[in-house]
Amino acid sequence: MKVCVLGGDGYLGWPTSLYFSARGHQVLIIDNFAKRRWEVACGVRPLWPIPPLPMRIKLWHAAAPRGAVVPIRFEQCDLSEDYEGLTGALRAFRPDAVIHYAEQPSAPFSMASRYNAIETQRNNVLGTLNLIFAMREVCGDAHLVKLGTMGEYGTPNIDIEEGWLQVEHNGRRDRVLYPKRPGSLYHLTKVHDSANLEFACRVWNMRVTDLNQGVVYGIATDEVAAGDGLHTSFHYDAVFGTVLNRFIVQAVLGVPLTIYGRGNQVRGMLNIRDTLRCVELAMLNPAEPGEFRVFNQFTEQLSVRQLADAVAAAGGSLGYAVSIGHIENPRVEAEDHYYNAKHRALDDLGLTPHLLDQSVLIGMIQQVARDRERVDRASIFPKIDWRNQRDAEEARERALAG
Ligand code: USQ
Repeated sequence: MKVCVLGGDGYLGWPTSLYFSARGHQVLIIDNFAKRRWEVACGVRPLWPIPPLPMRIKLWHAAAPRGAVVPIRFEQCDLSEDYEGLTGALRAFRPDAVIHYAEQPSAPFSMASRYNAIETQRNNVLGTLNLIFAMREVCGDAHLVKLGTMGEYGTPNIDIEEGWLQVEHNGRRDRVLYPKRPGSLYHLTKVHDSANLEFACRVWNMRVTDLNQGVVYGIATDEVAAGDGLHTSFHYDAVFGTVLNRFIVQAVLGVPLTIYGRGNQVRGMLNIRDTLRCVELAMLNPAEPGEFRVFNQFTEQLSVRQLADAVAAAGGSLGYAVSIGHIENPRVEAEDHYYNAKHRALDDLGLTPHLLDQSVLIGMIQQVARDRERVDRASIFPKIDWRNQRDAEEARERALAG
């Protein structure tokens, strides 16, 4: 198939692009490198430096045995600003599927300041709106696979369904979009995207799969392990690092694991390998024209405390003295709550999960430990507080300076 990966330079977009290239699909990456600029603005960096995208692509082609992969193409384009560039790239490539990762992915980033909140909403919501119009204009039958988030739902006191809820009200029944109560202005952008996409399916006959993904962890995929320089962008800092990736680095450094608050917050989790397989399953089994389909994309529910205990056990087995810390929660979120989220659809399509076990954690710890001197300790402790935003102008100046 012809697959366009939007945000193909990122933590998930890059390994997804390699995964499809290795499986005989033609891949066009579109990226504007905004994530690299946001990292500089926040003063953080991934654990391993990431080569420029054209170089990563060359390294991939060189690492693969001749003819074993389909060459990856690349266009630089900002979805939210450059509609002509976007339509031009899609028109030339004529994709069967568009995988949309090209969003500002961090909840803390979005909560740092008014400027960051607006930047996140502008980039994510307007980028997706432009994409809707561009796909209608040039590839109306292509299937859009959009990365949403489990955080769209928040932590309701009822079971979480896959996108839709059957409601009976005053004796009448209807199927409505599941009510959303997200926990950050970043997560809220995905809610807005979902509403816009459902509208586009209903009114313009688009075909969309919204993947409400949980918290991803991991570094290893078969393709990034195929050669030097193919690694993905691994964050452990308090802005872009996700919880388990952060705990792994903290365990290696001997820093007490930074549980925010009591640690009873439950989240859907998944291995990065399963992200790639889920996206593939969605792509190979497309939504029908006019269908807005929602899959909850995670493999197991775990509390933050359970994650910390699992990391402590894995670290302990390797001789690290891992201690668990509880720090004041910088976020506004429920710390003791009901959580039962359905995730049937991807299993039904054939997902075989890679569950979180000690061997996965030990492998991550060993990989990080080899480069522990690269870690910037100053970026580990959270500085962004949900209750207090930094002065907007100061944040803007920092961003522009980056
Ligand atoms: N947490 C800690 N200690 C830490 C970091 C996080 O206790 O050092 C807690 C948070 O308070 C939260 C949970 O761990 O309760 C998850 O936090 P996270 O930073 O790993 O994940 P989140 O901010 O929700 O965002 C991440 C990705 C985002 C994706 C989302 C999926 O950055 O792009 O959409 O996971 S989900 O969480 O299901 O919405």
